[in-house]
Amino acid sequence: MTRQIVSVVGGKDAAGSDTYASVNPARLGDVVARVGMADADTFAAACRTARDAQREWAKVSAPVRGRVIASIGRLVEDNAESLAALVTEEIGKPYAEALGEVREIVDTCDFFLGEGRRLYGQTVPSEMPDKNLFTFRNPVGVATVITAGNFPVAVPSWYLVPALLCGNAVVWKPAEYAAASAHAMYRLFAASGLPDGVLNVVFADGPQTFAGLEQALTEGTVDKIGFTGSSEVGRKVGELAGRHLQSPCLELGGKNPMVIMPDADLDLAVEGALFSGFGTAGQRCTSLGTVIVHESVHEDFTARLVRALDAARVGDPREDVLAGPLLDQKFADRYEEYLTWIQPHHRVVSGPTGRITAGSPRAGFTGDDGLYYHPVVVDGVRPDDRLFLEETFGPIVGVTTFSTLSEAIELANRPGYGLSSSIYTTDAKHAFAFREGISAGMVSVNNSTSGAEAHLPFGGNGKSGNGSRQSGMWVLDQFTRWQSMNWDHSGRLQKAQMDVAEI
Ligand code: UN1
Repeated sequence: MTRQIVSVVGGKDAAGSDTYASVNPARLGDVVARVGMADADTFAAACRTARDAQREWAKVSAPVRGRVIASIGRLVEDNAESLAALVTEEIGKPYAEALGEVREIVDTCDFFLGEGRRLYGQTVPSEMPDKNLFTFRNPVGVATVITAGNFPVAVPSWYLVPALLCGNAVVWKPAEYAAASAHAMYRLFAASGLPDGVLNVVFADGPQTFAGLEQALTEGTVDKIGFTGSSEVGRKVGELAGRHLQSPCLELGGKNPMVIMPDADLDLAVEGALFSGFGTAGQRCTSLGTVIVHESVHEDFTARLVRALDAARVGDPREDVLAGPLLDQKFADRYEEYLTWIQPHHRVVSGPTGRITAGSPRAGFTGDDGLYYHPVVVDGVRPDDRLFLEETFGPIVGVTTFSTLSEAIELANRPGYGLSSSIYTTDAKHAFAFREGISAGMVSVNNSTSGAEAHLPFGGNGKSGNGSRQSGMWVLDQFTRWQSMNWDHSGRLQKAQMDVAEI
């Protein structure tokens, strides 16, 4: 039976003004959920509701908020299989990956439940006698969180969990094509005992969201925006936030390079390229964009990669496959556009490009009526190619060569993103020179570009974001604001800079 879902504001269902059908990308005829889409006014009203709820939530002590986070973690863990199955059904993510994604929520809760008992401030020495200085972390207030659907539950949890732990209320706007997964996650969070209105979920399209957000910013009911999505939309979010003197947390696209040195373990590198280039059908922000391989091992590496790809399975995401379908028709349309451009320009070395149909010529690939695409390796990509410079968000990997490490680093930095990166080498000095030279938030050595762990800083430079970092203790700076306090108990007016005692 098709699910009917709507936004939830202040603990109550909020009817939509329009309906969106979220479909299974592996079987396009299956509607997973009919989603009531809210308008701008509902979005703004949710922010007002959150504002009221936040005042009370902030009075709950941080250790007790930590216990709520612990209970969210347990609920998610107890329902991991059903949530993962829904993610697989709604966005076509292979089940094993979907289960890993759910695990990432639990990891995030594990980290932050303890933070409720830390959330440290500092005591700081003063210039003057009989004066004490302190710092405190205060909640920011209301956070609106706008997330993509490629990680429909884990990435939202990177915002929701720390934001709630820090004493904020949240208005969450998930991607509509992953609405059922988001709604299921919302219900698990709500079942933890969070007071009504502290977490609200609003389903709305882009224009209504922007209009609602602008209204809320004008009314002063939003204090922080978290956004994960494309660099293009991120720029608009940044502009809107900037006009209201806010600095959002932006996690945007990537064109993540993998450098392969002549001393690399090539089989390991192939495994890494396969996973990060074609796993999740290339739809992670950390997916591999271009392999930059030393000219002496180029042929060997490419041949091994193509062989591995031939042996891989693309198909029903409920099975043990390397990749399932693309997330949604709109991503397929955009990806088609790349494929059309690539055909006449490039030497595709891994077989046919384009949609996989039931009558696919390649063994191991099944099409059905889903958004399945042939994985593509394109050799000889030039540094001024679109394919070299732009994020494709599909199962396509470019290959290019280099002769010196500094040339490889220059190539790796060239697209101007800066999220994830990787180098395969057995020489530590190459690894450290790469780390120093690459402008990326994340660097892997002998591991793929994907698969960051939930307690390390996650985020990028350049077109990948505005320098903000999520995860671990670093994200606390997104959801709290430092406040300093000085307490003078000398009984006289001591003037900073002017009454400093000399020795
Ligand atoms: C994303 O695609 O938005 O590092 C996040 C990874 C995952 C998260 C990806 N843990 O690949």
